[in-house]
Amino acid sequence: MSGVNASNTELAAKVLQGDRRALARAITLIESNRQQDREPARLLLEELVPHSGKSMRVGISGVPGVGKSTFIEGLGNHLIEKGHKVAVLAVDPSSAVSGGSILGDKTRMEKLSQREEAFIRPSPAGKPLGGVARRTRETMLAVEAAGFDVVLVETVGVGQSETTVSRMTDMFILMLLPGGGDELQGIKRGIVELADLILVNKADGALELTAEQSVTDYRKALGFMHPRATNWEVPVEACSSLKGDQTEHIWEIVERYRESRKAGDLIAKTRSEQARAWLWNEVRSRLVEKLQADPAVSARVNELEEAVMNNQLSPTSAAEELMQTFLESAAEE
Ligand SMILES: Nc1nc2c(ncn2[C@@H]2O[C@H](COP(=O)(O)OP(=O)(O)OP(=O)(O)O)[C@@H](O)[C@H]2O)c(=O)[nH]1
Ligand SMILES: [Mg+2]
Repeated sequence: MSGVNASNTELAAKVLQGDRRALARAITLIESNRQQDREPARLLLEELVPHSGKSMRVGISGVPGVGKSTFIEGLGNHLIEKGHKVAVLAVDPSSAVSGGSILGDKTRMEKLSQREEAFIRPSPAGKPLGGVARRTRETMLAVEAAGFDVVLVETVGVGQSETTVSRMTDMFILMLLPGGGDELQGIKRGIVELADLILVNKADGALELTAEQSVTDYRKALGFMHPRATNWEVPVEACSSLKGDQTEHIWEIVERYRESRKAGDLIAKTRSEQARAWLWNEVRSRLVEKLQADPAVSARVNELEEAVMNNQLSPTSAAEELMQTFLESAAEE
């Protein structure tokens, strides 16, 4: 295996120097589904992790078409002008179904995608949310090791993916459309509660006044909700990603948020908790993977599933039997 280690170390060194092609190769390795890539990917990450963590991690969510990519294009270019290096990642659980990816075409980020100081990576395709999230999290560590100091994670606001992204970022921005009213545009209350900043986008042209009204409504509604973070009142702002005239103001809010986390080292604390949760996620998914691959379990699983489906056996008893079968079989190995 020494060959693997040597080439890994070489690749890691290049990533640490900020070599974009090496970074792309590293991420391809991280995202790979091939069994033989798993160990090299793990070793590579081990080399990169000590150099990760030096970025501001911002999640950006909202319904399809709200303007996330347009916003990121504007913000990203603005940040580069200010001297930052910006990585854009995506978590798109729907790509497994549609085959595409929210960031697949890069057309909404035309300028940004051409910048040396930007790195745009679409969502890994064809995996369930758990798999996508794991790769994105690891990719985030790789881009940080390569020197990107702002990581923007775009996710489409359709359900679980927001929670996932909020668990890998320091700040979570929710983008809404003007005129949502009380129902918050069908976005679940729980998702609004994840937000550290709410932007009502498309506040331009005919929608400008509606957007202002929505801002007032959301501010009122938020008054009754519990903010996610301590010492932080969730701002609600109108903006037009197309015009981009609020970009500086919005970034100031992000910096103010970061500032508000300094006392008590809250970002570091949250990250530690996120890492701990991640560890247990990994353990859970590996245990299930091992269990499902176990031949003794495979021999019994159909019969037990059927018994549960026909109400002949409770799921609890069936799970108990599967666990027993698994543990006995594992002990014999
Ligand atoms: N008028 C107006 N249109 C906007 C604004 N922001 C985005 N759009 C338009 O809205 C459409 C969708 O924008 P995107 O940035 O692709 O939206 P998105 O949220 O990334 O969409 P998905 O990635 O598909 O979830 C495009 O036609 C944009 O030009 C805005 O501030 N004002
Ligand atoms: Mg998009």
